[in-house]
Amino acid sequence: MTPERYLLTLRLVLHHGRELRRIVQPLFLVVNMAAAICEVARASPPEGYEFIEIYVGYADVVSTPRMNDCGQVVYSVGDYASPDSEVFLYDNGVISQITRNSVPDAYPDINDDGLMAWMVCSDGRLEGEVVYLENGRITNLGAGGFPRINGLGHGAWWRVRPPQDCAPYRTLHFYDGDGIIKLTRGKVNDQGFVVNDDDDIVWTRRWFCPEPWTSQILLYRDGQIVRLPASSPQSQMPSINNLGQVAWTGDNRIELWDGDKPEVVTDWGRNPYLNNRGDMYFLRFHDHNRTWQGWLRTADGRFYQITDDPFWNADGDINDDMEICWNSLDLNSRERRIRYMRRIRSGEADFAGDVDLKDYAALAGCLTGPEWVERENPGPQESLCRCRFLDIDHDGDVDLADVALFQNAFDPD
Ligand SMILES: [Ca+2]
Ligand SMILES: [Ca+2]
Ligand SMILES: [Ca+2]
Ligand SMILES: [Ca+2]
Repeated sequence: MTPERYLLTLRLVLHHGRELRRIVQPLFLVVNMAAAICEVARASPPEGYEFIEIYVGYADVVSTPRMNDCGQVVYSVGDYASPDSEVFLYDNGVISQITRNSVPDAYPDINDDGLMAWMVCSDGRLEGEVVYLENGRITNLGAGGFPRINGLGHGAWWRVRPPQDCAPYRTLHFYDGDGIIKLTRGKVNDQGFVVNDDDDIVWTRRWFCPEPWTSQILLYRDGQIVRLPASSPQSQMPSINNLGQVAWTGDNRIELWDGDKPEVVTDWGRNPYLNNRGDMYFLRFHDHNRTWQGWLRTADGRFYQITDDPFWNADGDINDDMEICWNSLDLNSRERRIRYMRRIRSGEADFAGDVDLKDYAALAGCLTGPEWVERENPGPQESLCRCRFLDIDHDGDVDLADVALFQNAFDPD
């Protein structure tokens, strides 16, 4: 059997396997429906998505994974106080170790150009030096912790002052590409920064001293800091996208703000992460088994439970193709995992619901290599980026074996 024939056969098997699941799954749901009145729906991804695992191991700490629109995922493994904490990059099936040294490297972020930022911690503190890695070169941006970056390579991070009264103070520092601006000062406790491509920054300001503690959601936009109309005095974990939408958590509610009155999108959820289309990854506590599960709310208001037992699930990230990566703990094996909900590679490049001449044009472009990547993709040169969707056999290239699989799925009508 030639490799092409083999892949074609494999493809057919996979295809029919999926068909079978499609038939079986709805039956399964119907059967369960009666019993499910007080049960929670079982996890199932939206059609066209599947789950893989990027990291499986027993590390004490694995950072919240961050991802870009090329499907690249960065994360650190190891405690921030431990020198063997290192940064890793997942890209289309390949994991690269980015750091290998005797200092703690932790909490990386990545943008669509493949620029990475993380913190090199010092003295076991949640602050150290912020470093950027771009085109193989490391730049030190000075003191700070938990950097988040945007598509322009601008970044937001905190500086920490030692505890006074009852809490440490943390101030917001913003790197605008030229220099670092101190945006907040004094006895404030600012944290959880997210910055969009318009240099809007959202974060939580907390007061730990009062009992119970209180917090606000703040937005920096056009040189002004404004307080957003969060309804709970304990609102936190804001996320902002390039539409200017901001989502946050308070009293187990998720509110979505679009410049006006916030809309409660669910009264049973926490820690929302928005993509630039308005889709949201968030967490829900499931009382019946005392676990946190990952959910997706699409921009048009559909909800999907995407994780289930025996996983305890935590924060993550979502890209504009609605692919999601997140942290997870297997409660049976005690393994930590980074799981990834990705697009099933059906031959589609544009996800318009068919494999037609438009997808064929993209395939032809991807086959020619860097030219198409440059024209259609702002992504890093070493990454297949959006061409990954046409690497149908997941082997890191778009070649004749992928073309054979594509032809099998091609349906110009
Ligand atoms: Ca290290
Ligand atoms: Ca298509
Ligand atoms: Ca391939
Ligand atoms: Ca190949």
